Amino acid sequence: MEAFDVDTTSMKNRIGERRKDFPILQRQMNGKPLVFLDSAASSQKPDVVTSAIKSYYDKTHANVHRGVYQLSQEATDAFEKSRATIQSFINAKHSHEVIFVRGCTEGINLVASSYGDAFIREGDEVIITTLEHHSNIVPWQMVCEKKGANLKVVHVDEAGEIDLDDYKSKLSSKVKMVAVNHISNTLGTINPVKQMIDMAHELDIPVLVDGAQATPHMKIDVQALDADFYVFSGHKMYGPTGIGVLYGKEHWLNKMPPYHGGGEMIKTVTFEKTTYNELPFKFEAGTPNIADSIGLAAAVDYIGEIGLDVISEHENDLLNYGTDLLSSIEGMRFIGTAKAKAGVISFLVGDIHPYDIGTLLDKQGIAVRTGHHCTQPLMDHYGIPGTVRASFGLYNNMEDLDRLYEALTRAVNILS
Ligand code: 7TS
Repeated sequence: MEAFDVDTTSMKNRIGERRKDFPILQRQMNGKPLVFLDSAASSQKPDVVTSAIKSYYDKTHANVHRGVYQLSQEATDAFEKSRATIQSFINAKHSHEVIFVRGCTEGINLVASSYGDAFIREGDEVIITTLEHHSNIVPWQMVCEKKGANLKVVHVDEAGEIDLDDYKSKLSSKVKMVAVNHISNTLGTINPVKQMIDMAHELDIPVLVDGAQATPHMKIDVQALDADFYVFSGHKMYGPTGIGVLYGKEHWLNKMPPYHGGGEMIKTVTFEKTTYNELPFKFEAGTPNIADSIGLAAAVDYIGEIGLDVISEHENDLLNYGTDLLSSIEGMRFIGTAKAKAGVISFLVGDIHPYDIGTLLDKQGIAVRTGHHCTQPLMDHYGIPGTVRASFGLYNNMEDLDRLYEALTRAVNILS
């Protein structure tokens, strides 16, 4: 085939070739080729990401925003270029609305603490949903406890879809924040966040979207969503650990007090009074994670080169194929059957404990997550201790799901 015939190659084949970008996928586990089905916990890294980090340390490293010398200027330029890459990835209006944090958890804590200090008072309310990860529950509980405010939880139905009537009934002038995930890590439900944001904005209530599971799978446009805050983690989207992003609308971030005090975030310091730096530095105290911001930008470029539309179509094919395949196993119970779902299959088989299934799958080289997936209240909603969860990344293929099916069939035979 001539090079220019490449358009005739199917989408699936094109994405299939990307598997070789991930060296870890060559590993064997318990003597079997690794089938990695735990990308919702953390995705694997393509070599362009690890080599961008190494190249930065080998050639460009110095501290940022402080040196007059050339190397420090180069490091600062590289760090700020990463911010611009993220800005365009999520279509933020300003680059200073992109705050680098350690990850989604830190981003939510920052908003809960800083926004909470400024805007949440006794008797106020914060709305979350039953579907939230502990990271989007506990920080709000903490601020509510501190301020004497109340946490309101929107119900989900049996399929794992948010009850919008219940949401509507909970919105009132007492509500000072709505915090909701874009995609559920445990069920894969894609939540109607645009609709929820519009409903909250009718009452001038700001909305924080926990996008931890969304950024690897779908195109995010924070302006089109009109999200007030949007948080995500680099390590779930083929980037490094220890780096994530808090997007916040300028007018909110300007009204919020700093979260951490220290270097970078100040304009002037005397023992009597400190004045704070402008955005985004007001929220980036101390030496930032320069290397991993560069790694994250490399991951964004990598995803962009493939195309999030191609990735999400591929993962949707995997979801449909995997769901069909697994449904033929006797005693299979899917947890989370929403109409709009991302690449997550959570399940139980008969009364077998998820941990036992996970252990026997591991013996056959299959990595899945078992347990409550940091969503204990959601497990309580279903009255179950946990699930087995297979979650997909762009490197998974149908063969991985065939391997899961075969290994699961064997495990179930042994355990039942
Ligand atoms: N929010 C959601 C929806 C998540 O899925 C996770 C991590 C977080 C927040 C926290 O992200 P972090 O990067 O700050 O830790 N979810 C999972 C998971 O499903 N399995 O392990 C971690």
